[in-house]
Amino acid sequence: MGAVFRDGGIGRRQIGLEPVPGRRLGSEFRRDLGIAAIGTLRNGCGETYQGDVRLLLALLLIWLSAMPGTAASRNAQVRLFCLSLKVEPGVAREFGLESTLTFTSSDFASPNHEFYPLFEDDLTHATIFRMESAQFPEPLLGEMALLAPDTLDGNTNGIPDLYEVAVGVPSTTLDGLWISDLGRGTAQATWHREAGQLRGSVKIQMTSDEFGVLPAFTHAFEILEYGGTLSYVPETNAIRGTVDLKRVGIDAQRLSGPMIFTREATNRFRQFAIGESQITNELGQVVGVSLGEVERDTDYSMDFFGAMAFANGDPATPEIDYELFYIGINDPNDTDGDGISDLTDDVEAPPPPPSLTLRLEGADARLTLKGAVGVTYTLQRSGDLMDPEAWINDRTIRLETASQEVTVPLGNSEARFWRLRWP
Ligand SMILES: [Ca+2]
Ligand SMILES: [Ca+2]
Ligand SMILES: [Ca+2]
Repeated sequence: MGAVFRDGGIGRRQIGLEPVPGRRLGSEFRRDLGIAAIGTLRNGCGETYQGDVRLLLALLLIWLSAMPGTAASRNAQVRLFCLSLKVEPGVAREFGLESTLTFTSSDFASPNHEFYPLFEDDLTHATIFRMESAQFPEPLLGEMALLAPDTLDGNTNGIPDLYEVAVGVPSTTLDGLWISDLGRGTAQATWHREAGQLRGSVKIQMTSDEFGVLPAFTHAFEILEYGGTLSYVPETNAIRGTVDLKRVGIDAQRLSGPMIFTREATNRFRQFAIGESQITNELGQVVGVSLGEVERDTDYSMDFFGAMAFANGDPATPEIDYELFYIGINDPNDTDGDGISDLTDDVEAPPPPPSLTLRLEGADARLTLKGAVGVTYTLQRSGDLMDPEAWINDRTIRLETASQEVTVPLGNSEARFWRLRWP
């Protein structure tokens, strides 16, 4: 049964995207580091000037980002809601006999307790079960599919309350099915979870076509929700953001690291894909991001909503499990006020870094400035590279042509440095 979802089945088609290989552009790299692009450093041009004064000229070129504000990082809010449910072993007692019912989506050597999503209207979650009882000569193994109450949305935010810690699930009984080598039958599951609690209870009552009603098992179940921030710098191409998420209800459980967002070319303001990246949990274990798709959808109260998959949502177990999540993003940033979030808005491409070259001519230095026509640069000078406060504005230069030369008198200074700021 697990193969339905695991191997490119319903769940993955739901997301519908191939992984996008992570990309890291040079400009992103620089911005991530929080430094301006350092251009060519040319120095050591020793010259004798005015008799016996040794003049060391050095030229330092610094490109600062094109437009104030665009390179600053933004914070958005992110929430993740796992579509798998963790249902712990349950116990049934009848006539003084105790039975246990354990679930896994893989094997029972170390059961992961996962009910994984099926995306069917009448059956939402499935698992493999093992029932042990003093009455059975050996454990009964089978498969079970249940309908969990994933359509309840009491707070009308579009997110199923089942997966939302803040919102409770009133006691709800729904039907299911089970099958094993020894028989088959129906199941009734009664779900309940208080608002603000990540744990709830589910009572499972199986009925066998052959043996009638079996003892009822009571289980605790957990939902996995994460909330936190996405920090990003607006970018025309793929945005490489950083998430820092805490599990709702258990702050010590964290997910943090890079996530990559690529705008959909034909719907770039409203839709983007999530590409492959590697984030880590609180133990430093890698939780690989596999793929995802997110869009603006008025059915949801969050700005962007979609689904994403981890390569292995619970790295503590070797098998792929707990991998599929809903993802919601609220991005309050809209620098140009056009109603399009900075996360998906166009970014004016910055002009390429200018260059500055130097030659000496008599008592003057000739600086050749190559840059973008129409852009105004600020030429600064300093006599001491060690002192970051020593830079003063020499002049501003608006380029009328792609290359322009300016003459600066050297005076009698022993050393002088120039740099260019932009704009
Ligand atoms: Ca809801
Ligand atoms: Ca796992
Ligand atoms: Ca905007």
